[in-house]
Amino acid sequence: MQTLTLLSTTMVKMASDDYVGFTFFVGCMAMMAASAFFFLSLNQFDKKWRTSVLISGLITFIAAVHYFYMKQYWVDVHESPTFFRYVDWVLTVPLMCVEFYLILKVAGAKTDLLVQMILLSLGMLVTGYLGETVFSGQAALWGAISGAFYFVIVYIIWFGSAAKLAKAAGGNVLASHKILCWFVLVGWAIYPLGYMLGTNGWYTSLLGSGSVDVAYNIADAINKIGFGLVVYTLATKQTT
Ligand SMILES: *C/C=C(C)/C=C/C=C(C)/C=C/C1=C(C)CCCC1(C)C
Repeated sequence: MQTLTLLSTTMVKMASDDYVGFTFFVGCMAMMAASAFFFLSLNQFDKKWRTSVLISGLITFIAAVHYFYMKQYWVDVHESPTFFRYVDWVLTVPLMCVEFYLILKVAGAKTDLLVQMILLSLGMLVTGYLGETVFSGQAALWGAISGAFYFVIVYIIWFGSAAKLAKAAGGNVLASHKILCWFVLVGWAIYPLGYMLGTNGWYTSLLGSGSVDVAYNIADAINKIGFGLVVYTLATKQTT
């Protein structure tokens, strides 16, 4: 009886029209399912491709744990879990850079490329975080700085040193690299859009305000699971 009262006072009811909450729950479940899928598939690949698929699983697993916290935060507090969001990204986006590096290693990718991409992605995320929190009065400025880091990453993988390595590798590696490039160009572009919906700046009169969380949750599902599946498919093709 006592536990029952305790439950009834601490449990918060999900509103049936809480679409943001819905995307948090579905996102959490999808990330967990994807992690199980990647981890359980590991044995079927040649040794040198296992690390890549393992990292796909780590990316969705880290996200699953953060979504577990974020959905609860949303249910209890009904505010964007910005802090958890960025902790998640600070861990998973560098791991995505590792995926690019590992794939291009067959063509001789050096750790310089990896370090460069990780630093750029951290620059992008730290400035984005500052724009959403500490300096939200200048969100447009911080968003633009973050966007500059983002464009350098896009440049490196589409036209810069990473693109050259992919061309040298050719075949399945080149094809997969191209698909990952599209993920970064189109899938990652959803994030700045979400940022503009959730902050105030010159764009607010054009876009209006919207749910930054719905945008981020959809983007995460596309990018983390989709990215992982591209790597999974490449590993399958390269396993003889
Ligand atoms: C799994 C999480 C991923 C792939 C997160 C990616 C996040 C971004 C590409 C965020 C980019 C941003 C900008 C380009 C400008 C505005 C601020 C950010 C951080 C939302």
